[in-house]
Amino acid sequence: PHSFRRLEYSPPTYTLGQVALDIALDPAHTIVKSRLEVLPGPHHAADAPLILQGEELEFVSLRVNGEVHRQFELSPGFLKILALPDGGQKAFIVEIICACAPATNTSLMGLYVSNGNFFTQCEAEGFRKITYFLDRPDVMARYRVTLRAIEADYPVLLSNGNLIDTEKLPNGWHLATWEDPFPKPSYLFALVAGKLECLEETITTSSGATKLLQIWVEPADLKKTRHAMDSLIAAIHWDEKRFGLELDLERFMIVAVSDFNMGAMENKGLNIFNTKFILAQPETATDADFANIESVVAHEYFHNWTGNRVTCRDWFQLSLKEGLTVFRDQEFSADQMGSESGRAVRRIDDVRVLRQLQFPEDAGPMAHPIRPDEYEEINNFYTVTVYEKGAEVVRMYQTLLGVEGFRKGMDLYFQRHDGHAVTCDDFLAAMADANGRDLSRFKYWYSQSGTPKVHVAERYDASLQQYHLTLSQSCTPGDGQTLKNAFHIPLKMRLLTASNDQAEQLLELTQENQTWVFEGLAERPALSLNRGFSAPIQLKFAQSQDDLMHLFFADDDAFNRWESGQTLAMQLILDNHLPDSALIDAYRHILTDPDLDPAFKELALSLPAESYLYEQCVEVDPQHIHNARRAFRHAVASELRLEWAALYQQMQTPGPFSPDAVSAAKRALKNCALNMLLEADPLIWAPMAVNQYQTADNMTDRYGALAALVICGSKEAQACLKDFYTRFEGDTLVIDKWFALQASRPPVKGAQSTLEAVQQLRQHAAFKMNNPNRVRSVIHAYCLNNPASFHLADGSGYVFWAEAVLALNAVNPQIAARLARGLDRWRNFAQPFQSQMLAALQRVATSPGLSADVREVINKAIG
Ligand code: BAL
Ligand code: ZN
Repeated sequence: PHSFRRLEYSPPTYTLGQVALDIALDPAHTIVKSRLEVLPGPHHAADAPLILQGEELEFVSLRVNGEVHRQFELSPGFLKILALPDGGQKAFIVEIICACAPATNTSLMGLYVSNGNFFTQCEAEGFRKITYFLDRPDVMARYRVTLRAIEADYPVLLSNGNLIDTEKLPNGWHLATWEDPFPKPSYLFALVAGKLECLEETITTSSGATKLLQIWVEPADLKKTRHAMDSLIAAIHWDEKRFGLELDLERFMIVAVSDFNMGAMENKGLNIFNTKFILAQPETATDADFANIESVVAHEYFHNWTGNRVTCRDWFQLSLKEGLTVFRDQEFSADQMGSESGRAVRRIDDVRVLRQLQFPEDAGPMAHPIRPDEYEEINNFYTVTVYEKGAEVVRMYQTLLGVEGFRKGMDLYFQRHDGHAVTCDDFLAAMADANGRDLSRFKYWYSQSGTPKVHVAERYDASLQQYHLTLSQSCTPGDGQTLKNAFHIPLKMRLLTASNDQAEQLLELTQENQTWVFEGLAERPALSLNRGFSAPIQLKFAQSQDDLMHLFFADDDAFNRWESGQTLAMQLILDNHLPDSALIDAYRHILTDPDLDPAFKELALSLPAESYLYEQCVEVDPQHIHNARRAFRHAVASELRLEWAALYQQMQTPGPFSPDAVSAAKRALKNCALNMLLEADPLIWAPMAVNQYQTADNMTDRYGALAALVICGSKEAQACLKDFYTRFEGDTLVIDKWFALQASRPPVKGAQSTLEAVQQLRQHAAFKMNNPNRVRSVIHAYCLNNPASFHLADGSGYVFWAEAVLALNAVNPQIAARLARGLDRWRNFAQPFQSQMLAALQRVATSPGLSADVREVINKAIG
């Protein structure tokens, strides 16, 4: 297999000026005519051939400067054009006609059909499935696009930029021509055609300009677009205020599609979204769905500057736009919470995702720096490392430079690089130069993989009233990197004392070992370190139970308050202990504190995820961990049952449904209480859950009750599941929840195994192998998100996994490769799990016809 290497980058031999596309849309046979103005590039040599990428295309014809051109070679993946006029040293025109077959394109890359409408997905390398092209992000061109189609079938024709012409054509066809005033790389191209309607609104931006905003969906979904529109408007105003960045287009469109590999895509002026991240009404979407829509709509909008105006030189730089844009959407979502405690709750949520998903990735066979050095298939590098760890790295600049210093760095970044394709080094240089700071050690966050460990040693000298803090850092070698350089680690810290006289400080750990001495401490303080999770590290700190308990009661940093509770619970679970009375009392104190945010209470009582517990073990026994965690949870549920019952009543939100953050937090805590009551005693509490299920006026409460019944294995669950299906049969996104809930059910004694249930769900009439959301709701939910039901000692879960990977490989390599990641950590498991996992990996590895996507993941896992 071919590997691409970061250090082998060379600038393009040719670049593009104007690009004109004329596309006659037909599901079976779409004809694409392109007219490219080709210019010698920075790396040009006389007589260099023009090599264009193209995949799964039917070649029809080629002209150069208007003449039929016969000097070319077609090979899989490429069209090589030879004997160019003037040796290619002056501008020339290339015209190509080719064809593709959208209706049979199940990869959902390039041009494809979904529910009878046309859509495109070009990032990272999908444009080459539409026409032969210089399909690389450092080639930016100006596009004019004419779309032709039968008007009755495809009344709406959309592409990037501004609509400059529409015409009726003979035989019921029509056309629309779009022109994008901004040069862009091919990965930001998009077209949409079909029977769609839009919600539209005009707004005025900070400079007084009027902008048209549209959200296009299938007609029946129009009523579910309001929240997405509100989110878009909020994001536009937030970016003006926080970063001084204004919408640069007259028109900004979003289109929702139900067959989509990713969450959404930031095509210039024409974002294309998975319906999951657009459509919402209280009756069909949970509070979590509403929050996700707000965050993804903002994310794609923010890409307009961080990604589109300034783009990536090559795909190794992906985190330049993704890490930065995730950081921006995280900050936006935190601000939308409207309170400090709301911000803290968002931060805890973000860190949980990072630790549950990214830490394992960074310790496994697919570990890579946020700026990878090598890949076989770029689609495999849209990872939690590039995105979420990338966002943490951007957050550390802000922690080191301050909010104002970070803004100065952003301003300089745009001043220097607007309209260009640049690198992570350019971003670091802008941050350093704008602030006059030496960030040379910070660069290792880009080049080194692995989660750094920070070891803590503390010593209190009562006679000198001194507190000594020694921090040392290490990072396990891996990913071909043997020796690691010390990282630049910003650690927010505070010494907690009875007199509350110590301020928060920022420590910069830049060496392997550093000691700080704090004076004037009349008593031994409790250390609150890495507050707000200021650095994406693992703290190695044998902090005393007393200090942890003190933090859990009294730390003014909400993140560390939560974290100390997690640590206390984790230590007990890993030692196979139940919660002791001190911890139960602490939980009781938190649950009954009238001044604490309900959202924080809910997080404080959530136990560390199984996947996070795995990371603490030398040898993972998934059944053992599940049972220990479940027993712990049962004890927390039973011992606090009076508190849970009281909270369930107190957290009711009478009156009509309101989506605001305060009401959502109450619903979250109420549903947590319901789950705990059912854990404590399903026979007593199931009727209350059934009542909530039946009387709910919103999906959060209806689904919350259903999930509680299913998870505890209540006998009422089946009837409610049946009712749920009938009630929402016409709503694809809700039916995805119905599938996902059953596939995620942990083992229940005496009940059908989840594997059997999942095998039946795969045979269900509504299961579709070519719809990614449906596949994810059954197969990925089971294999990636339900450890105790998946890791079966007889290996049957892994056999199911291998068969699913192979079946998906033939339909959609990207979705298959994501599933293939499911056994990455096999080496960390105890026997017999480990051998069974390896056998399943080998079965996939030796199967014929593996896509590059799946092959890379499996080969790396086997090692
Ligand atoms: N650029 C791919 C989708 C996203 O990260 O927004
Ligand atoms: Zn993104």
